Amino acid sequence: MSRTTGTSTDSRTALRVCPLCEATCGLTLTIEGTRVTGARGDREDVFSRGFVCPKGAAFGELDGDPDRLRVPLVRRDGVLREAGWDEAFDAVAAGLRPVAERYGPHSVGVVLGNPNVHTVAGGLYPPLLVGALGTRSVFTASTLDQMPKHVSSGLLFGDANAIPVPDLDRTDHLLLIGANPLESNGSLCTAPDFPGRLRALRARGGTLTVVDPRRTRTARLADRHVAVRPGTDALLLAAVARTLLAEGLADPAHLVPHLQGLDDLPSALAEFTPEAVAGACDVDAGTVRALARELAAAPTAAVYGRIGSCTVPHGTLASWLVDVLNVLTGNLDRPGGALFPLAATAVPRPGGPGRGFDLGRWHSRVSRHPEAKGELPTAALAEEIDTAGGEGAPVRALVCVAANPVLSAPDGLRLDKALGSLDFMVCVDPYLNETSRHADVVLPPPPPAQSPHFDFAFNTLAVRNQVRYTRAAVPLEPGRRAETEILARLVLAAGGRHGADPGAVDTAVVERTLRKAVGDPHSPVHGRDPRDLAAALTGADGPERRLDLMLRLGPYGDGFGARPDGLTLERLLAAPHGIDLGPLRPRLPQPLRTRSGRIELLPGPIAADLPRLRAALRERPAGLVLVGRRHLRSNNSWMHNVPALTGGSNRCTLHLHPDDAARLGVADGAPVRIKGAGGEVTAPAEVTDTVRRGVVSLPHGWGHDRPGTRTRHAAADPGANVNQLLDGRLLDPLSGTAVLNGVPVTVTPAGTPS
Ligand SMILES: Nc1nc2c(c(=O)[nH]1)N[C@H]1C(S)=C(S)[C@@H](COP(=O)(O)OP(=O)(O)OC[C@H]3O[C@@H](n4cnc5c(=O)[nH]c(N)nc54)[C@H](O)[C@@H]3O)O[C@H]1N2
Ligand SMILES: Nc1nc2c(c(=O)[nH]1)N[C@H]1C(S)=C(S)[C@@H](COP(=O)(O)OP(=O)(O)OC[C@H]3O[C@@H](n4cnc5c(=O)[nH]c(N)nc54)[C@H](O)[C@@H]3O)O[C@H]1N2
Ligand code: SF4
Ligand SMILES: [Mo]
Repeated sequence: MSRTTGTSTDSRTALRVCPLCEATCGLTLTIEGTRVTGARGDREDVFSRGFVCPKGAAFGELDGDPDRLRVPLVRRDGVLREAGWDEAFDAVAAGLRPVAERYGPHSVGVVLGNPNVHTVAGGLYPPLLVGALGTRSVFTASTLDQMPKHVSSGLLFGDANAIPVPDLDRTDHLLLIGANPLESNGSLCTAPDFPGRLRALRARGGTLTVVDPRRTRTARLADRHVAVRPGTDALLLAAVARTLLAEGLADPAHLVPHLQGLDDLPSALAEFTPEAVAGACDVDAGTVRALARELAAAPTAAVYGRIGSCTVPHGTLASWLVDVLNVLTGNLDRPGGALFPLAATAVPRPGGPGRGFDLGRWHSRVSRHPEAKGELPTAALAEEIDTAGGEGAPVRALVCVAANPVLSAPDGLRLDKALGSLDFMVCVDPYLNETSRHADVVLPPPPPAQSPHFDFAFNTLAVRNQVRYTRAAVPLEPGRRAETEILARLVLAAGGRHGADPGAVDTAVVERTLRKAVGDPHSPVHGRDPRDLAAALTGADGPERRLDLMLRLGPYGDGFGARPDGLTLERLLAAPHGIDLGPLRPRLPQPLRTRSGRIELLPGPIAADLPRLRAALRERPAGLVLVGRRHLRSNNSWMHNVPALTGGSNRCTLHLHPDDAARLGVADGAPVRIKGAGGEVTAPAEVTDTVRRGVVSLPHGWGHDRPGTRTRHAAADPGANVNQLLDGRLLDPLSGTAVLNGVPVTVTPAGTPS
């Protein structure tokens, strides 16, 4: 089944798109027997052209980690023991249904972590799982990450998933805010070799501006680095927008027919003058004006914001302002600006008035947080379990897929206790880690070499339209189950159909999709017989048939013969290095789903949140604030168990500025105690002027010192859990996203009394 590109007697190669970050590089794996012994960039990959980073190069070590679970674990008499798959799913069905029946559907929660966007299973089954449970208790990594961008896109464009991406390869000017792609390799902007693309921008005479409280590797590449005070980007961007408007530099040009609310912006932003924001942002008014003038003067420009602009108190406003700037400078939806990708599995729809985007259709039980995109804040997961009151029952059972909230969400100690109190918990996870150790059943997915790959999510965020599919590079080890089958069986167990054929889940989706398509006058299969179409699908299994269906009904698809040259799974399989679908193209009004059919520039919820931003004009944090950071050889919480990816500079240290260190009496390398609203942790100090004064930085994903885990290498150098400093109460109110950056903390040399 693998894409074998070369063979010798005992070793062969196979292609596999890398699932380890959003860059989606094509890899060439070396395989001996069933073991991956090497990985390099696939030079013929249509998108990544041979790029690989240290994580991709360590694919074999990660894939073959001896601590990966091979068989399910089921808790019996309080102890997790190895079990067969049928026994494990019997336990899931027996654990979930009684809770739902007794306490109602919302008492069963679902937690979805980051790797779901990197797996075929995570792309196809989670909505079915949530649907089968009928629960509103849905928590994902999005509310620790990019939910502000979904909300701003939902409000501006009517579609939470319509996220414009910077046209990296053609832009003349990139304003990059709160992102460090030289370490992260990019996010909400899928671009293999992001560093090379930034260097190419400089080489062709373009300019790069980086806004970041730390002088990161990305900032060092920039023409201009603005070391903003954490959490104040919305103020800075509001002042840039106001400057454009006040100085007559705003020129939305081709966008004007698509805009609504343009005339309301000047008064909404009037107070955010460069002078007014300078104190709060710690950026002088002249620099703010320069940012605006450079943006307006550039032949093409793109504004792009990421983690540092999202996981902050005004994350949705900052995300909104990013696209307001792209609109005001006429750079939205034009080459060299910020464009909407068109993925091969997108559902083609005509533009025009749509259903719009609503927030707060329901609320969390305890703190009454509004839902966003069908989700509740993950920062509120612990209280939704451990606190009674409000309408309905607390969460009593949890289905956790590819998530480690004990480390990735605020206040892991509280969550630890809460998870320990559940009636039932099932985790789909390759590791017994800080979160899965609480489970009653752990269902391990196969390692990535044994799984197929398709980028359902990242093709909608890619700087070039392209499509690639790689089948499993190595056959499933005996006793393994594909993650697609594991999730399909979970869907069945959740819906009271335990024991049914998991293939029925896919068949039902295919039938439903085709029934809808044949009834849709805009579909290429309008009026045809859905049974004929279903019979025409190819693919080795249910997930592949669903992929074939999506490709064929998609914007490049063959429409089941309507466009004979179009895309099908068979054509994609015949192009092992992928199919290039060309540069991003202007698409308006097609991506719009607002009720007006236009870009709604000043949506109600945004206008209602602006007074909070005006109040922030007067805020000046007196003490230190904490920000995060990422390391190229790591990824969130789950790569510290691979020796090839640990050590060296990849350490859980607290960065602090030499002046702050001197003031606090902290020596380089000495342990410091860091205290926040949620608790305290200790970490070695690393004195460095790469952080600005008043800011300290600790990476996330560490804290592997809990009992009952099975990640031996990680436990040997556990680091500290930065999220223990948070109590979960600081949120961006519109999106429910946790404030992870710009968090007030105190730092003292460890050893002094607290
Ligand atoms: N302080 C602070 N906290 C943060 C962040 C920050 O910047 N600062 N970043 C936030 C962000 S952006 C994110 S996305 C979240 C991430 O939050 P999570 O998604 O909770 O964290 P991960 O570490 O990505 O955990 C993923 C889990 O998936 C498992 N896993 C790995 N591969 C697979 C697979 O193929 N299948 C399955 N089923 N499971 C798999 C891993 O073992 C791990 O348990 O963390 C957030 N937390
Ligand atoms: N190596 C590696 N790569 C990863 C990950 C990883 O953990 N490690 N995680 C993946 C995931 S899940 C995601 S979401 C992406 C994230 O991708 P990025 O958004 O590029 O993430 P970071 O590298 O954390 O960069 C965020 C930057 O924001 C800065 N910052 C903090 N606070 C503020 C602020 O208030 N304002 C401004 N302007 N800047 C601020 C930080 O100093 C940091 O340099 O990375 C992905 N790729
Ligand atoms: S940049 Fe990301 S996708 Fe590319 S090899 Fe590294 S981890 Fe894999
Ligand atoms: Mo993320």
